[in-house]
Amino acid sequence: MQQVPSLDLEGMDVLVLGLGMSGRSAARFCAERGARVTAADEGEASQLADAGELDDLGPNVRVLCGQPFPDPSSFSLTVPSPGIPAERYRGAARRVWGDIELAGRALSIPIIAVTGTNGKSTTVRLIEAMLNAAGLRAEAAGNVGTPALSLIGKALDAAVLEVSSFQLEAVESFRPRVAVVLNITPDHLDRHGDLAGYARAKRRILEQQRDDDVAVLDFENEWVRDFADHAPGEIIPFSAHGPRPAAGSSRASWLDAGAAVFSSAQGIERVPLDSAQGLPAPDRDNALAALTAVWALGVEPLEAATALLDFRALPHRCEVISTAHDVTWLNDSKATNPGAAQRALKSTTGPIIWIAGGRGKGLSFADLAETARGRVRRALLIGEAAEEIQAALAGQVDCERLENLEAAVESAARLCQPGDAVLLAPACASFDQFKSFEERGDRFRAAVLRLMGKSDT
Ligand code: UMA
Repeated sequence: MQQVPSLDLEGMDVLVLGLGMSGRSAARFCAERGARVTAADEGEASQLADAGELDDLGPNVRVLCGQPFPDPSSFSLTVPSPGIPAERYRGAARRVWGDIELAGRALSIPIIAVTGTNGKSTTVRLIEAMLNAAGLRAEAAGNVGTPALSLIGKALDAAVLEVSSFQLEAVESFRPRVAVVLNITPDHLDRHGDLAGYARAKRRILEQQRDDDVAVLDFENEWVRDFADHAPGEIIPFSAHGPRPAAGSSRASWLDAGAAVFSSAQGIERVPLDSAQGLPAPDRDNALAALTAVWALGVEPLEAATALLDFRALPHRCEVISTAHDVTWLNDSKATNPGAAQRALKSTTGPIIWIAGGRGKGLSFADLAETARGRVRRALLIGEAAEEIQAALAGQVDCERLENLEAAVESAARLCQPGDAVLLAPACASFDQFKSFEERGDRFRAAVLRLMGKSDT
């Protein structure tokens, strides 16, 4: 049993900001523990996703919709949803605990928490599957799409939480037994100011750890490597490109010729990753991170790796839609930032017809253009950022601007030759033309299958 800081909400006046899935779960959780809850959303009640659920929050929750947020200084605790920027409550709020902080206080089982820019959801799903394969009752939640508080009250041996930089802004004593930090590349800079601010938010995942906790860090990434100086517990560095030991650490892991290698004072163990053949290349890195995380918790990597046999890549992440006529159509709609699109381009074989664009996040496309040069036969650009991406690719990659995603798919079908890959990796958010990256990926899949004369079932 893990020692956790106290969670006494009885009689407290709590303000929950935002009534999306995270805010609703937090309001319910606090009310069930005897708090008087005011739950506020600036959107009109009728416009909220799952508005019907507002009626189920119970009599101890006062719901305010369609008006400015109340003043947080009148409440003893403010629980912001991840989508609410910290400037909206910092300064005024007397105490801030986001849903991850509440979950950390309510869970007495070990928590493996995962952050990083790209690959978080796949990694938490892999960890969940690996722990289950080792006979442990574990469940994933958090930014992956199910609020962390949904785990409370379940009979579990371990919790696997995906935590975003937004969620980490609102933690105070959150202390995962194992903190995993994948890559850090530019994203969400509109919210965090600059890359250093974004990295600082991510670093909060390990700052409350103690001697007997473990930080599993991607030592290929310079920002993550620097976190080693701030980790109070053991550090296990991992690297997709051979050994990169950390000073003072006796354990490390890396990829080597199709195997994951685990090095400790006891010796070296090689775990072949043949069973991960079905996974797209970026997921090999995620598999290494996941194996290292469960190893940190005491699970044998060889046993954990059996989970790879049945693991299917998540939708919208380098998802193969079709390989008809020797052309591979790949849906990486989740590549919502330039770093993710770079990873997708690097891991795709064959000359690439690349579909990109959407709503830019104010991030540079220069490194992405460099990666595209020589790999991409033509870039088909859509959405608000098309012009900016075209400018970045100028002189390096042949480009064409298209009206929408369907037009880009039709153009790709005309251009592609046997051996090519058609890759949707937008490098941008979807919100200019779609509700979400999922809707964008679904529309891509439907358009490709229509071309093939198949229906999307
Ligand atoms: N709202 C306001 N005022 C504001 C902003 C929002 O009133 O200034 C209200 C909106 O009207 C809306 C509600 O707040 O009703 C939405 O809250 P939210 O944006 O925090 O969304 P949730 O539905 O609670 O989902 C959140 C995460 N959303 C974000 O981080 C933006 C989900 O991550 C997460 O899965 C969920 O909690 C459960 O933990 C999504 C995400 O996009 C997938 N994450 C980012 C990413 O992965 O890049 C970080």
